[in-house]
Amino acid sequence: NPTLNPNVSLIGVPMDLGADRRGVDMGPSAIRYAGIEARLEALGYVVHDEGDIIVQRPKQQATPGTHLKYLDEIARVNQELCEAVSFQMGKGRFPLVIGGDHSIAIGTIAGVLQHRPNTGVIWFDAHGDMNTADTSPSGNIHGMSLAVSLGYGHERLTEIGGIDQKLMPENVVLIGARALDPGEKRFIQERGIKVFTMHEIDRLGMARVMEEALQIVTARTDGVHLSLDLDGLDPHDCPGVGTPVIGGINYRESHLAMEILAEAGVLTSAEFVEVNPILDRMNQTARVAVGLMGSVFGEKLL
Ligand code: B3U
Ligand code: MN
Ligand code: MN
Repeated sequence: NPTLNPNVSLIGVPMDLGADRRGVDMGPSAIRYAGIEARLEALGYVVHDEGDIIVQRPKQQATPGTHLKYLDEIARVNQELCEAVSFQMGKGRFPLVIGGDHSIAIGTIAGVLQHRPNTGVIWFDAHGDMNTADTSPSGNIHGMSLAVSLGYGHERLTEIGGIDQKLMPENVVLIGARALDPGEKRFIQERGIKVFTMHEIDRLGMARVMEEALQIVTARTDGVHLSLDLDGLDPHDCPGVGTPVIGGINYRESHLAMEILAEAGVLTSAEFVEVNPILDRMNQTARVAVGLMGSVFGEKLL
């Protein structure tokens, strides 16, 4: 029997502009091909596939007056995604968003906050995604989406869902970080955001990390969102990601994390991002992603 909201709305966002790298736009196809719908239906969920949000391919990557790449189209798609997520939640459903690069968290989280204004977030990632235009080494918006969701960044992005409708730093937890830029480290320290880097995962073990993370994201919140970047896992297990970083969370630790999340029964929305089939081997990364979705929705080994 379903442990979470039994009505799931699947929303694909074939976006790669935030990563400035071709391939992640095929993530939603790869994840559907790996059997996400059947996997959740086997657990008793009713999956409503709402299709994909259309992403245009602009000729220009530059938007005048900023070095944020593809700002116009990324802002437009995230506005649409925000409305789609909000609409599905309005119908009482669990939004499950599949990407696509991590810039789509801007729209997903903005939509979630319309219904659960005190949402907590578990952000699985090798990176911090807390750059702003000033600190970004790349101009790639997928490295800025958590900062935007906290209310910091370009106005065209922070205004999505309303500038006063943002995450609170004390309700956000990062897990798996091992490639933080200098500006991100400052951002984290100044705002007191809880980060479990690979160091803490090695020291405490994933079970303890998840217990502590759950305490933080449930203490003052009215819902919990999971934003899972597949590059949080080790490239050995997930080779099909745009920016692999060695020394990541392994297959077993990641499933344990999802199982502990499932047991807690607190999840109200989720997104799985950065699957890049071009860089993958035999769709392995999409298959791992679907396996993790199975676990987080309550699949058990016995
Ligand atoms: N922190 C770097 C690299 C990066 C962020 N997210 C990914 N890569 N996937 C940046 O460009 O902001
Ligand atoms: Mn990310
Ligand atoms: Mn990442």
